[in-house]
Amino acid sequence: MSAVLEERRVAAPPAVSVIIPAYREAENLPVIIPRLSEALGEAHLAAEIIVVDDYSGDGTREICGDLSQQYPLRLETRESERGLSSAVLHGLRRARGDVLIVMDADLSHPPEKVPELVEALDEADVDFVIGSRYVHGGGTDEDWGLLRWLNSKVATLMARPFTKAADPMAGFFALRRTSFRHADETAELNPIGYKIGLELMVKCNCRRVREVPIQFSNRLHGKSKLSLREQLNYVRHLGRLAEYKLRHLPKLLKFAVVGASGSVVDLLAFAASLALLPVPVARALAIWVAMTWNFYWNRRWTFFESREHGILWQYAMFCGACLIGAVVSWGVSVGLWHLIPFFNEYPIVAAIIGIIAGTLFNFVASSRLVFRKSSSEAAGR
Ligand SMILES: Nc1nc2c(ncn2[C@@H]2O[C@H](COP(=O)(O)OP(=O)(O)O)[C@@H](O)[C@H]2O)c(=O)[nH]1
Ligand SMILES: [Mg+2]
Repeated sequence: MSAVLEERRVAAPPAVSVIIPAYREAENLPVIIPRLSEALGEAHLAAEIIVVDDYSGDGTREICGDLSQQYPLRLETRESERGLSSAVLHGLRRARGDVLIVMDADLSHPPEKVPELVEALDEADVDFVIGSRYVHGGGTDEDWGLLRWLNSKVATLMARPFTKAADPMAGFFALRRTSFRHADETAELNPIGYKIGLELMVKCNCRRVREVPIQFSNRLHGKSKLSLREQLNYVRHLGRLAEYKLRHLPKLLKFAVVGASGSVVDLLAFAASLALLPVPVARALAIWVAMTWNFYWNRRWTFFESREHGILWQYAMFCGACLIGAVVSWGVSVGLWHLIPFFNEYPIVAAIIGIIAGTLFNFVASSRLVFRKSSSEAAGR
């Protein structure tokens, strides 16, 4: 191995990792790798390129062996698995760069645009960058038939509930490794279809998306691996994403039911203790009884799988969260009543919004703090 290569191999982690899923792309790799390396070099970006091959058997291994003599390329060959999304995840998990880029091997995505994606991700208010066909300045090669164009548009529209991005279906994107690692540890990354970018955007909670226009070319050599089955998988994938997005809803409903029952307990306790105690003391006692009632049922029913902390710690934290929740409820309702004339006329509506805000606060604090699951349980492992 030459001294230069040796130095490159033992050097510090690269700033950028480019992951290229490749299945039977032996003809395209000798074109994309030099073009990509040149673009990265011109932008002075220290990078590694990871090609994830699924045992193509078309000479990919030998070609990558040759290319890696000259370029910062690493080949990952999976022998027992196949599939675009899992190949991308395989590469992302092995990447060492702070910035992760994913792109196709077939030269549909111009490698010269990679530095622009990296630069866009550098901005503080951006956590996901798409090489986009559908923003001003972007486009596709002329001979995309009406059917393919329509297909892409409908699929994009179907992704609307999850992202406002113009081209959420793109396979050319960038994100920070920290975003990826967090999602990989806490959510189950498991897309069934082709749309790994959409999966990552949703599960990495990347809301600040920037789109860099690209001209999407027809693949240089070979045939597309996209089948009708993948399109059906896309619909299943959207279903799973919807489930993921609504994953807190059943718990929130249980929490609300417990809260409602707590109000009844509060009133009953108040009525019962009035005979014996002065009003301020009776109120305080009733609130405490209701809070304890809510704690008991939330621990037993809403968050029954919570194991992270002992019961006394949970009880103290729950009471603390409820008190802060009461302040939130009070602040929101009084704030609305004070600032907006409509609520001045209908203070009851302001109170309802305050109660909703306070309940949401209590719910978030309860699920994230009080009844937190241990991290291995959270990851479903
Ligand atoms: N490792 C791996 N790569 C794949 C697989 N299927 C597709 N790819 C790669 O994913 C990229 C996009 O696939 P392509 O067939 O061009 O899809 P299209 O652009 O939607 O027609 C290409 O680089 C493919 O080589 C797979 O099963 N395994
Ligand atoms: Mg392609």
